[in-house]
Amino acid sequence: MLEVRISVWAELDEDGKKRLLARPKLKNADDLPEQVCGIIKAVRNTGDKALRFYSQKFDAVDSNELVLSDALQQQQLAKLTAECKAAIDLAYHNIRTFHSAQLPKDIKLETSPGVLCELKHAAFDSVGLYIPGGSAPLPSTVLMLGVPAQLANCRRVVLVTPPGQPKASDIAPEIIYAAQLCGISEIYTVGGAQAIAALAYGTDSIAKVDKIFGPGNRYVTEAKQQVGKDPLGAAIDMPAGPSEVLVIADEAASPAFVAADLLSQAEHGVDSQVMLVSNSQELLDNTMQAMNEQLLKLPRAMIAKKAIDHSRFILTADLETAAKVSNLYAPEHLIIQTNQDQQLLPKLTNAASIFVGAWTPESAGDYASGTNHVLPTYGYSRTHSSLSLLDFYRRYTVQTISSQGIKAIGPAIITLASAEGLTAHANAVKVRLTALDKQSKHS
Ligand code: HSO
Ligand code: ZN
Repeated sequence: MLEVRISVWAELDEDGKKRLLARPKLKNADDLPEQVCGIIKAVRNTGDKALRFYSQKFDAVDSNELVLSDALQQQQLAKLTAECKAAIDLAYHNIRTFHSAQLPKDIKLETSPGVLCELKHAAFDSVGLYIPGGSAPLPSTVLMLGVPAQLANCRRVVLVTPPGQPKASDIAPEIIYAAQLCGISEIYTVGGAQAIAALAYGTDSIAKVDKIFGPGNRYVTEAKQQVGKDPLGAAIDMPAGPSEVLVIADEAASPAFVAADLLSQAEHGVDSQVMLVSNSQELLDNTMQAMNEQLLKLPRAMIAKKAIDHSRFILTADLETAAKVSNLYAPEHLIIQTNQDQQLLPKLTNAASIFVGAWTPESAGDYASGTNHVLPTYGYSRTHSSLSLLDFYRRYTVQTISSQGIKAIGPAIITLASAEGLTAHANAVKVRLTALDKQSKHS
């Protein structure tokens, strides 16, 4: 019998509140950064040889061709059921529809007469998509990353995923089909920190990319951070930690729905965190009971149970306070199931993705409603955004100033540069204004 202690928000002091909402400490080995740094160095030094070595060491794969050839892709695709194809098609359609509407708009305007300023967007030339393998290969993540890459028109889109078992080429057909829909044919069977290093620096088989996207385990995350810091490495999408959900529910909510939503997040991994905040003791008790019933039928119950070990059930005086708790926690996913959803919504400021009402499970956003499921976790949703089409573009500006324009803003630039003691800056304008002065005297 699973029992989560109910914490009464009003009874906690400031310190207690902070502790209750603190993320579980990540149990990373102390030497994780050094281990990952070693792997990256090896890939930079010996390229494909290091990739094969680590596939053998970490993924127990004997021979890894690294490239998943067209023929091998077709072979895997033949195993896909029509039902699964149709489901991926539907998800692709909705994700594409939602992301198509996010196309960025360039700006071109005059800030003063003769001072033309432009904001432009250029899609990244090449992007690398990391798709986790292991206990749950994620074709849905292929769509979440592949659709915006396709819409942005990135010239080269590369997919890397850990080698399959027993053969490296035994990659889930769902992953290959989703990739095909997104126009991705360059697929490599390599995972872990070594895959990130290959994407960031290039090897004989895998050419370097500009930006790396996608979730992964702690090795992948650490490797992304290391290559992201290196100007010679690659940009990365966002910082990521274990997945999490916070549910705000009142007495109007269905305990069975709430329990199912909490468990859907808990089954992701033992370090996932699930939080339930309610103004109703009865809802908290009934959800606990429903969770116990539903757990019995879950194949991944062991994982979910471990995640629930560090979950929180919090009783607040009202829904207003529940919203404050959510803002303090800043969840990756926030589900609200109350009889005041619309009044509550404007008060919820720090969540990455919000699911409103009884008929909106998080699973909808994970797979098929159209929103992106690549989201900042671990409190980063306070400061980072959910993945969007914009993340596949670099923004830059262009300015073109006429003689009329520099005459208009030049004196202000000279004054500001002088105030900063930067005489050379002032001179860059002065020489021009002097030249214009001479010109107008001659004419
Ligand atoms: N909930 C995960 C995404 C996912 N769920 C993929 C199922 N498959 C992080 O947003
Ligand atoms: Zn999920």
